[in-house]
Amino acid sequence: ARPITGAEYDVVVIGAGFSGLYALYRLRDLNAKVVCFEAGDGVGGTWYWNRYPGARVDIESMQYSYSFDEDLQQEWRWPEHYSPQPDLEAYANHVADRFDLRERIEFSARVNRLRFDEAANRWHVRTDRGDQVVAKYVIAAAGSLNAENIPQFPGLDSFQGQWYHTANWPREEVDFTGKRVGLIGTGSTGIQIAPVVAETAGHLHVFQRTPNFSLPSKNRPLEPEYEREWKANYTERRAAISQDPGAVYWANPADRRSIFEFTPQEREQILNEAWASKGGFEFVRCFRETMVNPEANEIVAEFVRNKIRQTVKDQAVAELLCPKTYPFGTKRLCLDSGYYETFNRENVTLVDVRSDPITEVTPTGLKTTATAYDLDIIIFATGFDAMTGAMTRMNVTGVGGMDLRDKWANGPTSYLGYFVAGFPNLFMIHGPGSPSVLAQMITSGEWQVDWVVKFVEHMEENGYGRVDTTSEWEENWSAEVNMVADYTLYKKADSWYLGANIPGKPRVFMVYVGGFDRYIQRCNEQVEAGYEGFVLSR
Ligand code: NA7
Repeated sequence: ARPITGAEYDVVVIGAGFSGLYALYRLRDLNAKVVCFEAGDGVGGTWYWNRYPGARVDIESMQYSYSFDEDLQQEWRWPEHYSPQPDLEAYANHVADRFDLRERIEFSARVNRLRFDEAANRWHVRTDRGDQVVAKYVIAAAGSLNAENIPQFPGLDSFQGQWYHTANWPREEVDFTGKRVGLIGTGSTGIQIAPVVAETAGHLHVFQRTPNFSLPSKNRPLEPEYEREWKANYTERRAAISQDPGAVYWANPADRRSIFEFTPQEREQILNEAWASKGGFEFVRCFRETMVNPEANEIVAEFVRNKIRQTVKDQAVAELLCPKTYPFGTKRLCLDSGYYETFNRENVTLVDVRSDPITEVTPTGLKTTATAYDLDIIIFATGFDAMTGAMTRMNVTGVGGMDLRDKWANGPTSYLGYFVAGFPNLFMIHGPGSPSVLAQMITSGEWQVDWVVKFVEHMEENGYGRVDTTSEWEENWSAEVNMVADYTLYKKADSWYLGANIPGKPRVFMVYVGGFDRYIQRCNEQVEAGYEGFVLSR
């Protein structure tokens, strides 16, 4: 396709992932002139890029799906409880076709410049394809986890084998048969890819810096009865989701049991039942204090460590796989399909790079302080410059030419996760300061898009040319984001929620953990209070 130059739009949407697609759908009601720039050559965002073997969502697909169209949710069939990447990508494509969204999307066009013209109240948007357009509003649905983190090990250019970051995985199948594979990183991604690679690789070395807590997914084909039950109850279940802090429907109603009311044997029994159940993250809800009380958390953590010890035969390896330096659940919990069992295979070796760090990549593999490893393939499952990377890599300048990177030099600020003071008419979806990754992202994305579209409608109906917020309101919101995080144990881990995975990134808690339900309430309250915190002008 040819680059677009000189066109004027009402709205530019950045990203054709699940939120961007829904924004295109909703903006049609406004009769707005809209274009969406998407870096990939297809739709799906996260589920377009992360096509590594074993990639799978860890929220059940019956709920990790759109709620906006009753026919869609009734007709679509998910083959498995937790969909693998190809099914999610197929779903995104189906939605794009079904609702004729594709005609407004410009593919293979990565936004690389966003400049606000304050005299005209317009954004000037450029892409790496050569597009140059102007728009009144920008909706940045560019993703919370899309800016890859590739650690700068010296020598990577010299490596003679193949290397991949999991979020930029090729479409063609990568053949591991008989190969010596090095996997760096043991977050959700590393934990998903390791068992699949181990099946065919000659040898797999897993380079672990920090072990993670992982729960068994018990993934399985979706039972017809289960599907029928969901479809018969979609309306009320979707309603329950919007009342839930994690934007999730739980099979078991919230259990407000205190762990301290039970004997150690009773606790063990409750935790064992949850572990054996097919509830995924329901395990976290066994007791009310797990995420807020260190003593309660440690009981649950030790239970999980014991499961690791029971699963992994070599006890020295098991101990290395047991997280001991941070509370359970304060780094993103993982759901796996046979991760710990993988370490019982002859062709899998765990390497502790905390005690013996990777120093360089060599032409034939990589070196740690103590050892050299010969490798044919290196997989970087090393995560993302989360929450802010998508925005800071776009070269955004606002009022007075202020660069967003300078504005966020000491950590990201936002008002309600949507607005940054000095960057008018720019709405972020799943931005820093929103519940983002701690609420089920399709539902919370739909809700945020609805809110933004209503906001734009309000502006248009009242003839406003510009909306901004103030530093004061950003500070208020940051204080609230921090206050709710302080109530939990989340800050006790070096997690990407805190920016701790990126060298030099300021340590600021970037996710609103007050709950999706509470977030909805807070956003609505600000609007009902006469658009408090917003500076609207003509
Ligand atoms: P994560 O969860 O950020 O995991 C990245 C992993 O890579 C993690 O184990 C890191 O160790 C490790 N890592 C990062 N840099 C290095 C270096 N330099 N050396 C060794 N190891 C390193 O990313 P994922 O892709 O797994 O998951 C992202 C989210 O997607 C996930 O949370 C879900 O929400 C879905 P660390 O823990 O930082 O010591």
